[in-house]
Amino acid sequence: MGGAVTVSKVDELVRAFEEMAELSDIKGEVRFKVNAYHRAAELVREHGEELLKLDDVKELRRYKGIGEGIAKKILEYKHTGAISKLEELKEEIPVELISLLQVPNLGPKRAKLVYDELGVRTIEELQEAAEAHRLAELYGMGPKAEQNILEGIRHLRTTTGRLPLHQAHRIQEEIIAQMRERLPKLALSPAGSLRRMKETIGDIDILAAARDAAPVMEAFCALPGVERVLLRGDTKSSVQTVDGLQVDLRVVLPEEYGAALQYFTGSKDHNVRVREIAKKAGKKINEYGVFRVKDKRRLAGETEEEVYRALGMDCPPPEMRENRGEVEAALEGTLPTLVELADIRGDLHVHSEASDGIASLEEMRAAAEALGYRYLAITDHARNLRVANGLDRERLLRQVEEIRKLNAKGDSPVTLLSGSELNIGNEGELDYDDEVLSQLDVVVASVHGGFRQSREQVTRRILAAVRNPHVKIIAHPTGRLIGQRAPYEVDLATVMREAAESGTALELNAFPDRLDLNDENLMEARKLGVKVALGSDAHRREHLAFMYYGVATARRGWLGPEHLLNAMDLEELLEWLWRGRLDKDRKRAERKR
Ligand code: DGT
Ligand code: CA
Ligand code: CA
Ligand code: ZN
Repeated sequence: MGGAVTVSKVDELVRAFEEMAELSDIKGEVRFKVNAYHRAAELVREHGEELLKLDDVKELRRYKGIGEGIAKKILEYKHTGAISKLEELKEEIPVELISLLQVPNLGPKRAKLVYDELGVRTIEELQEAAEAHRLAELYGMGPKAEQNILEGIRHLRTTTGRLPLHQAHRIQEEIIAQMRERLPKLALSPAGSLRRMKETIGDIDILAAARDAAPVMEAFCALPGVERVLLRGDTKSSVQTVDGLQVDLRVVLPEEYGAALQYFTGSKDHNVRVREIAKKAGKKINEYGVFRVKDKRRLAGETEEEVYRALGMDCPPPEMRENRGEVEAALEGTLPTLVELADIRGDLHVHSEASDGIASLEEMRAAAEALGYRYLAITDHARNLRVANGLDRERLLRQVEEIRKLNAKGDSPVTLLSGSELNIGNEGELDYDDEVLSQLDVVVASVHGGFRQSREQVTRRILAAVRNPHVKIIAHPTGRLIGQRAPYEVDLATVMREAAESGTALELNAFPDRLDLNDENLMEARKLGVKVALGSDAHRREHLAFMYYGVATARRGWLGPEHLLNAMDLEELLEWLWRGRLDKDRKRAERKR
């Protein structure tokens, strides 16, 4: 890749040696080895540019602190972009343990201790253990160390403020559009967590393919939204946007584009598994391509499909690349077909001006028409939710009538479904009686208060709603708000089992703060055969577009059109909504006896 050494290569090599020091420390390697890696990191930090210009072991060894082993690793990195010893270490040490190392003041020794002795696997668990003073009791630790670790976790939280997906996504779209304006022919793609559509984003990664990187860097660093250029190298630049977000742009050669896209899309855990597959097959994969080990022959690199194919795999959609079984499925050729925005025929959760929305029924319908929908369920808040101007019985019945009239006019391809978003009360009670509910097409129910109640009580409340014959969708089933409110305590497994059995759908609420159920919940729902209903929870016309993030999250949960109510056409949906009401009614009667 040309002769020039870039700043990013030096940074990466420093990090590689630091990681090797930490990981070999955890592994319990002899002290002098650990120290040698630390020293190497320091040396590269200071003299990296010079060191990477050298081409043989002897010259490198002239530097004090560089022995034969380190010299070879520097050269290996220079030529292949990776250090096999580091890859080996990463494979030996559990990823959970590696993730604990992010916590300042913890350190490799103590990370290993809490991992082994307390079974701590996540930063959350580490925090819990520290707050319960279980760390102080460990050998070599005390109240002071415990306090420091808590500080470290707090520091990590405040400095790693992650941005919600939709905010980062909007910024990314803008940057890509502006780059396309300036360099219309440039191949350009999002990478990293944004390409995987993760619910929060640390930084934005963008990849470009070009023979000459200079004009790309030039254009990128001069974009109007750029507040500060953090790093400007030959092939990588990082900027801070006016929103305070970091954006990394890498430029690679066209023949390496697919390999780089694969590498920088991640996730890290996915890539670790893919490297294992390569290794077993006598191949090697890095951001430059796939290579055969025995003769270093290049097997692939230009497209992602070709990269995966060279490893005997299908290409998993980016949203699946979290090492949750997609690698195995890609090897077996059993990757599922994921839902796409174009599969969505309607929205099953929206509000109008009748409760706390701002648009009329006709305005919402027109917006749904613009999205090409076939139906739109009006689910205004119900009687007991006074704060949201919930509809009493009379107002609701008048709305049902109004919807009937609007549909009867037949001047829109969108059929409005009459519905309600019921409030699940403290004892599971709902807002209206059966007589009212039986006049609605879609009855949604959700929890809007009592978030601190016991797991038993919340679960009991939700199960009461699931068992109600008219309720067909439980909305935002865990109540979490991303970055603001943890989910309430609820036995989701039991809710899912009863939902599956009774033909009640659980919602994937697409409102950007919610994304509830989340990706992991959705994988569970899929396994248990629970139907999922997508709802934007729109309170104004523009909100209907949130469906995009709902579909993205559904894809992260491995859902296909067959799992979603919204992929049904109108007739099929109405059938589904009515079917089971009688069945549930019978079951309810049995329970009463
Ligand atoms: P983020 O930014 O925290 O939301 O998450 P990502 O996944 O975008 O992570 P980022 O920006 O640090 O790196 C982008 C991708 O580059 C990541 O998903 C995988 C790849 N990558 C970065 N560093 C490493 C590494 O040390 N090892 C491996 N295997 N892959 C890496
Ligand atoms: Ca990133
Ligand atoms: Ca990045
Ligand atoms: Zn709502």
